Amino acid sequence: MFTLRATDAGGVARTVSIQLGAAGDLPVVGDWNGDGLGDLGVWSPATAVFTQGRTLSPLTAAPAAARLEVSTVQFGQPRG
Ligand SMILES: [Ca+2]
Repeated sequence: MFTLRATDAGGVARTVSIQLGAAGDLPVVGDWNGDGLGDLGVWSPATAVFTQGRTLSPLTAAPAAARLEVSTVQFGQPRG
Protein backbone atom coordinates (compact mmCIF):
# COMPACT_ATOMS: atom_id res chain seq x y z
CA MET A 1 0.00 0.00 0.00
CA PHE A 2 1.41 3.37 -1.01
CA THR A 3 0.20 6.59 0.61
CA LEU A 4 0.91 9.66 -1.52
CA ARG A 5 0.72 13.26 -0.34
CA ALA A 6 0.67 16.41 -2.47
CA THR A 7 0.01 20.06 -1.78
CA ASP A 8 -1.76 22.14 -4.45
CA ALA A 9 -0.99 25.77 -5.36
CA GLY A 10 -3.47 26.95 -2.72
CA GLY A 11 -1.64 25.06 0.02
CA VAL A 12 -4.29 22.38 0.38
CA ALA A 13 -2.75 18.99 1.12
CA ARG A 14 -4.27 15.79 -0.18
CA THR A 15 -3.38 12.17 0.50
CA VAL A 16 -4.33 9.16 -1.55
CA SER A 17 -3.74 5.49 -0.72
CA ILE A 18 -3.03 3.17 -3.63
CA GLN A 19 -2.84 -0.62 -3.48
CA LEU A 20 -0.18 -2.03 -5.79
CA GLY A 21 1.34 -5.48 -5.49
CA ALA A 22 0.98 -8.02 -2.71
CA ALA A 23 2.36 -8.73 0.74
CA GLY A 24 6.11 -9.39 0.55
CA ASP A 25 6.66 -7.31 -2.61
CA LEU A 26 9.39 -4.68 -2.48
CA PRO A 27 8.39 -1.07 -3.24
CA VAL A 28 10.20 0.80 -6.03
CA VAL A 29 9.69 4.38 -7.24
CA GLY A 30 10.93 6.10 -10.38
CA ASP A 31 9.78 8.00 -13.44
CA TRP A 32 8.96 5.04 -15.72
CA ASN A 33 7.50 7.11 -18.56
CA GLY A 34 9.71 10.22 -18.42
CA ASP A 35 6.88 12.68 -17.78
CA GLY A 36 8.57 14.24 -14.75
CA LEU A 37 6.12 12.67 -12.30
CA GLY A 38 7.17 9.92 -9.92
CA ASP A 39 5.62 6.53 -10.58
CA LEU A 40 5.08 3.56 -8.31
CA GLY A 41 6.26 0.02 -8.68
CA VAL A 42 6.82 -3.20 -6.81
CA TRP A 43 9.09 -6.17 -7.40
CA SER A 44 7.98 -9.58 -6.20
CA PRO A 45 10.83 -11.72 -4.84
CA ALA A 46 8.60 -14.81 -5.12
CA THR A 47 7.93 -14.45 -8.85
CA ALA A 48 10.61 -11.95 -10.00
CA VAL A 49 7.87 -9.88 -11.63
CA PHE A 50 8.22 -6.10 -11.67
CA THR A 51 4.86 -4.32 -11.64
CA GLN A 52 4.87 -0.72 -12.85
CA GLY A 53 2.15 1.75 -12.00
CA ARG A 54 2.68 4.72 -14.32
CA THR A 55 1.09 7.94 -13.09
CA LEU A 56 -1.26 9.38 -15.69
CA SER A 57 -1.85 12.71 -13.89
CA PRO A 58 -0.90 14.46 -10.67
CA LEU A 59 -2.87 13.69 -7.53
CA THR A 60 -6.48 14.61 -8.07
CA ALA A 61 -9.80 13.69 -6.56
CA ALA A 62 -10.19 11.00 -9.23
CA PRO A 63 -10.20 7.40 -8.06
CA ALA A 64 -6.70 5.91 -7.85
CA ALA A 65 -7.45 3.31 -10.51
CA ALA A 66 -8.15 6.06 -13.03
CA ARG A 67 -4.74 7.65 -12.47
CA LEU A 68 -2.49 4.61 -12.89
CA GLU A 69 -1.65 2.50 -15.90
CA VAL A 70 -0.29 -0.84 -14.66
CA SER A 71 1.91 -3.30 -16.53
CA THR A 72 4.24 -6.13 -15.54
CA VAL A 73 7.59 -7.45 -16.75
CA GLN A 74 9.68 -10.45 -15.70
CA PHE A 75 12.88 -9.13 -14.10
CA GLY A 76 15.48 -11.49 -12.68
CA GLN A 77 14.99 -14.87 -11.11
CA PRO A 78 12.52 -15.82 -8.38
CA ARG A 79 14.10 -16.25 -4.98
CA GLY A 80 13.51 -19.72 -3.65
CA1 LIG B 1 6.10 9.31 -14.61
